[in-house]
Amino acid sequence: MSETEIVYLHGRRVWDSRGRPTVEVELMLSGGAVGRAIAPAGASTGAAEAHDLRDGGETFGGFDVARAVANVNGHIAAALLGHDAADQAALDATLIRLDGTEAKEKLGANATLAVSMAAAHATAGAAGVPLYRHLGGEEAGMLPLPQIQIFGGGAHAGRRMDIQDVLVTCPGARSFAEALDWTAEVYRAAGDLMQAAGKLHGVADEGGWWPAFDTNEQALEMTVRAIDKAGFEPGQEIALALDIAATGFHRNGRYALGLEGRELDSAGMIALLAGWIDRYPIVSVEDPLAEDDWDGFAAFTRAVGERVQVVGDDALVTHAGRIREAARRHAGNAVLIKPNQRGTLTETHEAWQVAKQLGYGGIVSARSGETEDTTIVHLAVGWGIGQIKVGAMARGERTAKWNEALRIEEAMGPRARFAGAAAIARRRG
Ligand code: 2PG
Ligand code: MG
Repeated sequence: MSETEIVYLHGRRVWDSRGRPTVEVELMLSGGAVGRAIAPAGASTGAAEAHDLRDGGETFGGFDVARAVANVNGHIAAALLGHDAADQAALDATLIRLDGTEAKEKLGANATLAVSMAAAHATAGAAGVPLYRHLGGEEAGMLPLPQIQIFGGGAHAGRRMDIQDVLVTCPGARSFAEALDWTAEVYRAAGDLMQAAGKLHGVADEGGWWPAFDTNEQALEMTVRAIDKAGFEPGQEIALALDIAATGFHRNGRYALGLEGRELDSAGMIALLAGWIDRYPIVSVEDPLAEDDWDGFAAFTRAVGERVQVVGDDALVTHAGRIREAARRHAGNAVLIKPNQRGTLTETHEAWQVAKQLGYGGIVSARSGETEDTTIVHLAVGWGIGQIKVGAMARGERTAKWNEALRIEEAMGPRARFAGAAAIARRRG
């Protein structure tokens, strides 16, 4: 306790990858260890996510975080100074109690999460171990299988295509480093093909190519061509993963594919995606239906859940209770884990524990608004979450995470294990 008492806690406004303000927290412990962390922010958010507290008004488009920063330096600092940072559960319980609302509307989940993560960093520092080791102990040694974005769409690319992420994953790779090596070739090949086709329009929010396709399916075709051009076998070595983010184009109970000028009902959407799964080497589909279309989510899982991973993001929002509800309805077989959807590390960990107990797979995920903060990489390794997605192999806020995982893999040397293909969840028969 004497080394890990919080003696200094400070919040400040810093900037994220969309040029919007966000909350950074720095804290110091009695033994001199310092921890620092920054909250990320989503664009395609689930309705039940913890509250990202913004000031509103004119300044910075209403996205300023002066109130959240003031909460860190006011109420939170007053409650936590003198607190033992090493007792993460008690610290997070204090934050939850101090806020008092289900969605952390009072303090802001951006404020509470930055504090919660900074405390973990400081405690790891005080113990002289990397964060993943602090979180997972000697057991922690598995690098996650990455899902890496090739094309960005939806809310991350001005809705230029309807589906949000076309990603690749490398079930054939033998290490995290090898998965990145392979994906770098695919990313480059995709860029070259886009350039040659006159369809290259820069990069989207998460670094994937900003697409100028005429249909959503062209993004799948182009990704398979890029895998092939890069010299890999589509499906065996490198496969496709999709985040449909269907909540983003769900209007009045219909799925409006703006790019294709047509609308589908839930069954039509399921048939569309099942057809893609038949024709392309897809191993994972996230948010195939909108967050309130639980019946569709369950029907989709019944239809394809033994063949592909079906991931819940917007509907499950890293919430233990919602994950239990999904399991009860047999909706999905994997969950996205995003700390800022809950606002503390303890609740995020609880969501993952519940998912694991229920036989769900997990993918720890960055947000579309990010910074150089690499905490989520340590969560993936420390908690043994078998997969990670942080965007493309471009833009510093993305490469910060990929490069941190490379450092961890190298530091572990021969003890490093790679989650590989086995990490991709499937429904059991
Ligand atoms: C998602 C995330 C990350 P956002 O939908 O999975 O890609 O997007 O952070 O905008 O919610
Ligand atoms: Mg998503």
